[in-house]
Amino acid sequence: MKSALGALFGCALSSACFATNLNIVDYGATPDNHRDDDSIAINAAINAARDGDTVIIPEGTFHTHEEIILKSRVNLKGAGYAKSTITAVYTSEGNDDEHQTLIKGRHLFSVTISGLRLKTIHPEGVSQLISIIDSENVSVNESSFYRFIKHAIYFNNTINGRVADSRFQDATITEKGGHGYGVVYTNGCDRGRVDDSYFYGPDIRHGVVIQGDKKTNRPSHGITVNNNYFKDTKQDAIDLHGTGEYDNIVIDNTIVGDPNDKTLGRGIGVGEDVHGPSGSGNIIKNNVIRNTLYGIHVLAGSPDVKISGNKIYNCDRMGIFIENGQNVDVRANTVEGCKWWGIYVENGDNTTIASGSKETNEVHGNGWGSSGRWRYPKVYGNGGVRVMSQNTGMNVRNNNFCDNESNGGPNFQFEGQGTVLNNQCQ
Ligand SMILES: [Ca+2]
Repeated sequence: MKSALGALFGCALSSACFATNLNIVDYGATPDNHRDDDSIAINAAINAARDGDTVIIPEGTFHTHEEIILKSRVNLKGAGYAKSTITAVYTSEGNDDEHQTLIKGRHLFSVTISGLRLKTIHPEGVSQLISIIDSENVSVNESSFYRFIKHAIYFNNTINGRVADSRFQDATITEKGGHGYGVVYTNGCDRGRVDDSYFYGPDIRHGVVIQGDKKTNRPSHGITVNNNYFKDTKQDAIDLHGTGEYDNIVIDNTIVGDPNDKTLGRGIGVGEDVHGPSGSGNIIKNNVIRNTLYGIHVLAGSPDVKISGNKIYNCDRMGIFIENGQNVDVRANTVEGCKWWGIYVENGDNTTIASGSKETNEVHGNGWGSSGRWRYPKVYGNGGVRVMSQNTGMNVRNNNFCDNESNGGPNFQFEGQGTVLNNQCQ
């Protein structure tokens, strides 16, 4: 099965020169026949492959009774996410450590998985469809993911874990924390990207989670989440989980909730009360968020968040809610049609709400929802922008805050200490 062409033509001694394809059917896999265990053939092909080789999963559905174990510098390639399916026939529920994933790898270097539909035939699913631990340069492209308990793709302590052009749906458990996440970076992941992918709820709790590990205290950082589409996730579509994660970039994503769903999730969350603050330097930029509970929610004292150029429409409560942050920078965002408040700063010393290089914050048409009685036994009313009295060092200038009083609430209510200057309708 190995091509001898490389040797014949006297290639330089690079692994790519000798790279070849190994078809799992040649190792005994049978498409669309669930009675045998195709993991035997897939693992045999991976074991036979050499550096730079690609194991081919042809069209059809292949059924696995055991986990697939990845190897460094050996790729896994299907014919497309609608054509080549690998499905586990087992569930992880009540099963042993060797049946918690569909595909896994540890200490990997340079592996690409592409063109596959990964799922389980069992309605309870497996914990993780792909688990990558202690690895570097692992990419997942043009693949789709169905039926997973905890995470579709799990990166742990991995450098440059990437996901692109992929689809996620149908997590089997979404009501418990730690379950139903699309892509997870944890325990010191360094760099990595999620690009151009789709996350379809409502059976997804979080689309992308960036976090640390509470035991090792190693937050993930340098992750970019770019140009993805999230629909109707149960909780934050993109979640900086509140375990110190820092210097991550969330940019150009579209997040859409279902306005008829009473369990709306948030758009983007930074920090979490039950975990703690995110680290510094996270950037939330140029995302479009519609019909979520909050648009962007900063919690737990998370510092130095840059929120710019986002467009947030018709959220159920607040567009930008700084419940507990420090030195948050809010520039050139548009917030329209949120029922309670456009921007609300509860605890956020040294928050800046100001113009960017070209545009300012445009906050209009918010506050038209029903009574502003929420969380506290005090009526706050609804409106455009509110900064509460406990905040110091505020810098609010050059914004446009007009037309936010449709429910009798204020356009702009500033009670904190700091500079308020040159805003329209302040
Ligand atoms: Ca088979």
